[in-house]
Amino acid sequence: MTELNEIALKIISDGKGILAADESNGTMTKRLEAVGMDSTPENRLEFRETLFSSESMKECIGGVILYDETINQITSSGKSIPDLIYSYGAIPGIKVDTGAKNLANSLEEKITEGLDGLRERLKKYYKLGARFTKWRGVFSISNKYPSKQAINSNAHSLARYSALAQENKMVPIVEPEVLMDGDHSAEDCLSITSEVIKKCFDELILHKVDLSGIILKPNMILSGNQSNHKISNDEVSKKTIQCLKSSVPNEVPGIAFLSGGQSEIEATENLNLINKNNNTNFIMTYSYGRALQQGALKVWSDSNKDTKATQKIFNHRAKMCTLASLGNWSKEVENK
Ligand code: 5MM
Repeated sequence: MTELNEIALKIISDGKGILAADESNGTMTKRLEAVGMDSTPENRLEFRETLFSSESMKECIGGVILYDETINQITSSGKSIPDLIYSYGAIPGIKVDTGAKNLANSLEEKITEGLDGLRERLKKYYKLGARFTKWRGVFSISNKYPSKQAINSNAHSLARYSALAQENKMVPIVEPEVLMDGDHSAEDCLSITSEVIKKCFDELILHKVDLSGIILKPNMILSGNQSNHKISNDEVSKKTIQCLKSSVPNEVPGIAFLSGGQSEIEATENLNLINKNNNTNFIMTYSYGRALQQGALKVWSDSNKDTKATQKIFNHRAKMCTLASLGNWSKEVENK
């Protein structure tokens, strides 16, 4: 077992999942303002520190993805954020892309940037305690898109990022997100997501990335959020497994799904069915942002930052997601 494979397994084994708390300041501002809170560095720290010091961090969360501002912040007890996360037995990670920008010559599509100077930034993050990294490529579905240009260029960037992360002894999370926005069918989502993931692995292999030392973070296979033809949760799970079985090489230790705008319950139920129907060797767990934090953020704001009330909601959500990643979630335990 290589050191990278060991880190990857530590993050995602035994029902543990990933807390994606890597919202850039722009996104975090939207999230905070939506619940009536000001987006100041102090508020961003206070909310995140509340989550990172919750009891469920010990049994449910294997890794936390941070944003540059957060990894440099100091908690109320004087510890650094990475030290706080380590003290709960989880591993700190860092988002290293610098965001999705318009793709030249296909301006309605996005290319994720951040490769320039990445080697130096990775060394700095390693010193701060990060042992895994994240980079997200984003693709929309429409009758024209995604273009081969967007698929190839984002896959190329994900591979170059992954090679650099591994060179610096950190596990890359490879996140190609096919958005659920639109009226496309689940079949379209299945064929496009499969094409995108296959292209990513072609490039990862070309760039000699050690596939046993990565974690794939894909979307589930869903129909578009404007589609009139919704499929059942059981079909979501079966199509998602079909997609991953045909496009992910066996060496990859695990898959940690993004929630992508699904509600907390939907993301939990779908993950549970994926694990019940899982006939692959891949660990299938969660790397949720919104589907882990939404409820907790609302209570944090409504209760005027009550730590205990906020942690109670977060602990329940994390516990439910962990049960789902073991295929042991049910509506009864959800509502207990
Ligand atoms: C946490 O949100 C991340 C994106 O932040 P920015 O858009 O501000 O850079 C995002 O990459 C996230 O990690 C994944 O999309 C998963 O989050 P969801 O909410 O889809 O589970």
